[in-house]
Formats: sequence, structure tokens, C-alpha cells
Amino acid sequence: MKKEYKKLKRLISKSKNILILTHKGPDFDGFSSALILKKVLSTLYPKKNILFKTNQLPTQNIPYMQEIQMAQKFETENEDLVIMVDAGSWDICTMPDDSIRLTTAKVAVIDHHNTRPMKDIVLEINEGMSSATEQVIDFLEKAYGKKFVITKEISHLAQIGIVFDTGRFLFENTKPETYELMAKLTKIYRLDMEEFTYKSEKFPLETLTPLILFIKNLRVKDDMAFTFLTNNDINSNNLIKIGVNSAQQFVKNNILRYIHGVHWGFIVRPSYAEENAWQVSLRSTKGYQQVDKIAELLGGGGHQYSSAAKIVAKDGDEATKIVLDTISKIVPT
Ligand SMILES: [Mn+2]
Repeated sequence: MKKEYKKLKRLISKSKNILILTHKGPDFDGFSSALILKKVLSTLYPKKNILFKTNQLPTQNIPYMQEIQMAQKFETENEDLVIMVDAGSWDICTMPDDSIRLTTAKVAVIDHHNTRPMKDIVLEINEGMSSATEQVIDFLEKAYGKKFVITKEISHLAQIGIVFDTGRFLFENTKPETYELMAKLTKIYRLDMEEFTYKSEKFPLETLTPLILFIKNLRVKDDMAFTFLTNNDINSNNLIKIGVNSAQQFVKNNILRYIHGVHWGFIVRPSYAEENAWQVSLRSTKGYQQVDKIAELLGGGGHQYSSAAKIVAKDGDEATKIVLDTISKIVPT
């Protein structure tokens, strides 16, 4: 067995109270990896107290949802082991004033992102798999052998996590091992991918007005497109967070790179977590622009072709100007 697997197995068996966390605003990989780990460990160790806490529920019904413990604040209690899945730091999982950050418990990470985890963890399991879900399943299989049984529900959850994080196997993170695992999972239960994707792409009605404004504000410069919202757009149209965020997602995923002649771009939206803070998301088509370099210059980070940063500015057009200035420093025109 891999060294890190052995180490985590030993830590789990020594701990009485285990807390599982994932990133804020969890996606289906976050929920699936956490719920599989929680459910399987609770079955293997019925005497242990194992909790999975998060701040919001999934947007679709998924197996074992009732196992989620909702928490607006993450407080330190009696935990002796914290396991972060699909994330590698307190910043990604909790708010600055959550007392869990001061825990004396050991912290372990199971992730698949290529960002480095925070320093004070005892171990990281991350082999760059398709998803945290695939990494959790691999750990459970290797560490517990026949004792780990893939039930219909576990199979369902696992497929949700993998299908979501690989964009239905279109992304490069899909490996031969991912297909091998999928073959095994679908023999037990077959996820209706069409229905799952349809449901996960639905959006609230409040998306439409900010969507029109994002499109109206969109500009094209060479092979790049960008757009933003201003305070005036937001206030005079009474835009709300849920609509703005979902419109931003839509533009980012379906419009920015899809105009003829355009291969990359960015979108600016209000951060909502802080005053005068704006969130910029950058996207590029493979081989065109390494947007992580731009995000890093802006104090953010991410993947080569998908990255983000937070910008301090009074208005969205001002934040956009900051991004454009940064781009002009490294992108030859
Ligand atoms: Mn993930």
C-alpha cells in the first residue's frame, strides 16, 4: 500500500472524532468525495464520531444528503482529525474568523488540484487524479480491500463527482484509470448523465438581466474578449448575487471563448464577500494564453487555462482596467 494511504489509515483508526470538510460553496466533486468518505468510514468504524460539515446543500438531490451537517460557522469542538477533501487550506474551506482554524487536531488533505496545500498538515494524498472523488475511492479500495463495498449509492455518488469534474470526460484530467473506475461503477449502478447534466445546468430566472448586461458590456480586443458589470448596472437594475453569479458562470462557460476569432478572455463581477472587491475569472482555449500567469500577477492563481483573482477597485470598469493593464504587461500586442 502507498505510504500516504497507510499513514491516513493509521490516523483514522487512532482518531475518535473525525471532521470532514470541503471547499466553500461545494461542487458535486466536493459533496461526493466528502459523503463517500463519511459514509464508508462510519460503516467501517461504527463507534467513531464522523461528521461532514458544510455551509450549503447541493442543488440536486444526491444519495446520503441527509448525512450533511449544515453549519454557517465552523467551530473547533472535540475533533482529533480533520480531513479536507477537494481542497487544501483553511482559506478555501472556512471563513477567517471560524475557530476551527485554531484546532489542535491533525489535518489531512485528499485533493486533486495542482495548488500546493497549506503548510501545517500532516499528510496530503494527491496523485492528480480526475477528481477528489476518484482519489477517495482509490484510497478506500487500497486501504480497506474487501471491507470497502461499493453500494448502489456509493456508485451513484462517485459517478456524479467524476462526471462533473471531468466535464463528462471531455477534460484532460480524464485518465485511463478514470474510465476503468467508471466501468466498475456503472456495472453496479448507471448514472443518467443526460439528466444529471441537464439539472446541473439549470439557472434561476434572476440570471437573465445580468446576462443581458454582461453581453452588452462585452468588448473584443484582438483574440481576447472581456466583460464586466458596473455598480450602476447592479444598482439601477436591482441585480442580486445569485443572478449575477449564475450569469457570470454562463458567460464564462458559453460566450467568452466562443465568438469567432476569440480564443481567450475574462469576466469581472462583484465579490459580494467584501466591499470594493471584484472577482476576475480568466479562461483560455488550450494552446492560446496561459491565464494562470496573469492571475498570479493579480494575486490569484489556478490552472493554465482557467484561473481567477480578486481585485480591489471602486467599480467594475476600474477593476477591468487593472486587469487590462496587467495583461498588456505580459501579452505582446
Ligand atoms: Mn474537484
